Amino acid sequence: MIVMGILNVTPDSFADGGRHNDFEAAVHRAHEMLAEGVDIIDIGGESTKPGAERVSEAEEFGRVIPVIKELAKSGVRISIDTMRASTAKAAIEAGAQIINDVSGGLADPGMLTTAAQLQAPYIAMHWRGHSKDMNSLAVYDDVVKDVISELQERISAALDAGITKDKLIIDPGLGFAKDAQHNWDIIDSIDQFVAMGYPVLIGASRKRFLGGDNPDEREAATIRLTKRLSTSGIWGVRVHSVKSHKDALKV
Ligand code: PMM
Repeated sequence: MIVMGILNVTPDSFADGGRHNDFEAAVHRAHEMLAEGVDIIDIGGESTKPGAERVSEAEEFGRVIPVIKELAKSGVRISIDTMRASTAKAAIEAGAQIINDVSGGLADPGMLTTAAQLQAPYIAMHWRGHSKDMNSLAVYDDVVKDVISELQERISAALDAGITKDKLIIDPGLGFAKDAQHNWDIIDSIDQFVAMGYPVLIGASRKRFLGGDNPDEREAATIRLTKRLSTSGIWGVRVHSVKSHKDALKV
């Protein structure tokens, strides 16, 4: 199972509190993750914290592109966490290999065709709307069935746009338009997501449904959840603490 390390280059990220909000700090943290054995570094310049406002394209570029250019020199695999086709394209040209789109192609009508043209692996996450609105969108008849069927629609759209099946990775989007019980229901039915036939990525790290007020205090729960998911056939986890996840998986 791969460990994707989170590198949020944002002043308002919900889990790392924006501690890596400048170039030097981001590069430093990335090198730490490399030393800890990270498989992929996921670089994002736009917070998706519930309630967060969007950042401009120029702001997003300025945050992520210099960091990607610098880290590409180390040869590490990089994913770009963006909803914008233009940012995805610039990031791939700067040395990233994978596009991680939390909107599954819904936020930017140009994203899926851009990903297809770039021939880059594409992570399609389940999403219902921008952070500002997402709490009100957490309404489901049956969360597992609904998320699977909405993900199926995104898979069809991606394939129609020319992304090949071997390039697609799916993610149920824990915490995105989902309350705590929705997240646990998805985790309890993770085998149904694995059965969809695509690699499954899970991003639970330090999210609110794990309890407590302070994200740092959710680390033990995050590791325990990764251990639980490690026998489910998922492809990878997107986490803040690479070293402890690598250790937990080795054990
Ligand atoms: N979660 C966040 C951001 N990007 N990408 C994927 N594929 N899956 C996720 O669950 C996900 C993501 C928000 O979390 P953060 O602010 O801690 O990075």
